Amino acid sequence: MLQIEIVQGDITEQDVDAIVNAANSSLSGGGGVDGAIHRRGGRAILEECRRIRAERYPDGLPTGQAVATGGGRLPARWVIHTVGPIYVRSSAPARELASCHIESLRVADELGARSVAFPAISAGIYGYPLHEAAPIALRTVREARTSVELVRFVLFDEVALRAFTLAE
Ligand code: AR6
Repeated sequence: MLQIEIVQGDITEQDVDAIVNAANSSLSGGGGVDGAIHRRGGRAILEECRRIRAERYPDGLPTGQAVATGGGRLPARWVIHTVGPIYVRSSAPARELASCHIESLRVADELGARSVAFPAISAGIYGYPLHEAAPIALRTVREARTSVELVRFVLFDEVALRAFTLAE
């Protein structure tokens, strides 16, 4: 049975098997949660991202897909990088946001991760309204077929925490 937790906090501090990064398709770092993960996790994560990009995704990781790297200096053993939709540019933002969660859990299953922390993917720089993103994220995880036992949504601020709590 999959357990879902909703907490306020910093995802880089989570002591789980894997944390999910709201990355961009270049996999070369950025702001928001992506910047925080690379800052705290150290250069090894960025170097692995660059290798994956060069070897497997020369045109960039497509929106809605996910890949894993090690966790560097983070407490988590792995980072699962996924690319959320840019809300105003996407023609199917809900489907792409759901895909981020499904694909991240699929990668977690491949790794053998049992506990996974998610941020509010796309709900920052990519502009996805929180009150729309939260129910999609929660429903997709709840309905996923996965061996992951714990999914923790780690929300950075009170506004995001409230949106996820209301959508639960
Ligand atoms: N822990 C948990 N959540 C966080 C943290 C943290 N340390 N820092 C920020 N958030 P965003 P996106 C929240 O913008 O919208 C990057 O430049 C934040 O408050 O990080 O998917 C990438 O490289 C918000 O609720 O991701 C991409 O270019 C949520 O994480 C682009 O931003 C997501 O905000 C991706 O944009």
